[in-house]
Amino acid sequence: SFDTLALQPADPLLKIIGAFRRDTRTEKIDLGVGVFRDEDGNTPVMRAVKLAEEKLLREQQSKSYLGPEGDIGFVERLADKVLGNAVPVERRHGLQTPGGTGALRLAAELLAKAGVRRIWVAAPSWANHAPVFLAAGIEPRFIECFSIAAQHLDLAYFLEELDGATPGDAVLLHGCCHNPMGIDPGPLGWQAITEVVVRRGLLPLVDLAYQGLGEGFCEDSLGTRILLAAAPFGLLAYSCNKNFGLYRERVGALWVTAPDAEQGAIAHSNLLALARANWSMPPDHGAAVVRVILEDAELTRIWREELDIVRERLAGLRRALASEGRIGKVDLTQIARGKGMFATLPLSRTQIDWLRDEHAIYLAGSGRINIAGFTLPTIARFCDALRALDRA
Ligand code: PLP
Ligand code: TYF
Repeated sequence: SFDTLALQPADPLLKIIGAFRRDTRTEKIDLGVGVFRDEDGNTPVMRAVKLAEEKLLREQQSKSYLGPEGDIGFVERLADKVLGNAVPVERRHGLQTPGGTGALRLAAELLAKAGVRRIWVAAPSWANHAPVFLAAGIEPRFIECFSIAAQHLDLAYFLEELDGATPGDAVLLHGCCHNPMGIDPGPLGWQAITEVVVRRGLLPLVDLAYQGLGEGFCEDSLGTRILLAAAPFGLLAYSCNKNFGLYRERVGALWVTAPDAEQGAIAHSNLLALARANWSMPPDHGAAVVRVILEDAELTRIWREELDIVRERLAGLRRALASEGRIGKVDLTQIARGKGMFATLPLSRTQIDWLRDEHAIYLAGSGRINIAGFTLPTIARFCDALRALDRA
């Protein structure tokens, strides 16, 4: 029977979706779950995606099984785009996964199977990281190196702690657009991380879920390239759900990088076996859409233009927030230096509840805000609410 089970809490981020929907106040602002929104508050299907879907509808001849690796054309074309020639083809072995989350879970299971026990993570991190690793039997070890009050990453402290890791331990790195801090290490930081990873014999797992939302599509995988080019073994968990706006289609991929083709093939065969035991094979549609876009120069051009608009909107909103200066304890000026969809503000649970109850402003319980949830007019209203909070 199931009578030994305890009731589990709902996902705190996904719960905000329902609470926001139920709120009848017209002036409500949703800064909760991390999806892109345009100036009208919509999360539209990209034009390149619609065009690729039309092509698939016309031309797809079969929906027969593909196998645990999924759409290998998708996997290979994406790897060429993401890694370029930083990691030679014979050093990388990939497969399609159900989203970036599926990629992280499979990576965690491979680590567990290989006898890895711990993964080092800069804190705070995405709320789903710890549950995914714990479910696979990997213990997350958090390094408290981000300061929310100062909007700052203490990289020296992160490196110092990492230097104390046991050789063979894994380390998780956000490839770009850190969730929830929006603060990345920068090229020199990535070089310093790579130096410690290689010297200590650690196994890097890069989580790249926002490529193209930070500085640019190529720029955003620079750190990943530096690290995976230098480390003998590594893992890259990739999500296409933000940069192609495919969210519910669950598009992702996982690559293992190895020093040579033979060791790579062994690790890859283990990933295929784990995938078979989990989901047999990944859902096709979203990955087929990405493949069709990447195979076609014109569709790729349209997609890159749309992605540029996403990135520029985020950067513009960051600048607009920063121009509001400091409001009480909240220093908004740092937000202009951040990248991607998120920032985390130094607000207490009481203050976050107050913003929701008094001003219909919804943010994550951690103080995280989804920058894309703003529009220029709502930034002004949000700052008025922060000033009222400061007086309250
Ligand atoms: N990694 C990070 C840091 C994320 O924020 C997300 C969230 O969406 C994911 C991975 C996984 O995304 P998905 O499973 O939707 O591809
Ligand atoms: O952090 C976020 O908001 C996004 C979306 O279980 C998300 O990454 C949130 C929670 C979750 C899955 C995706």
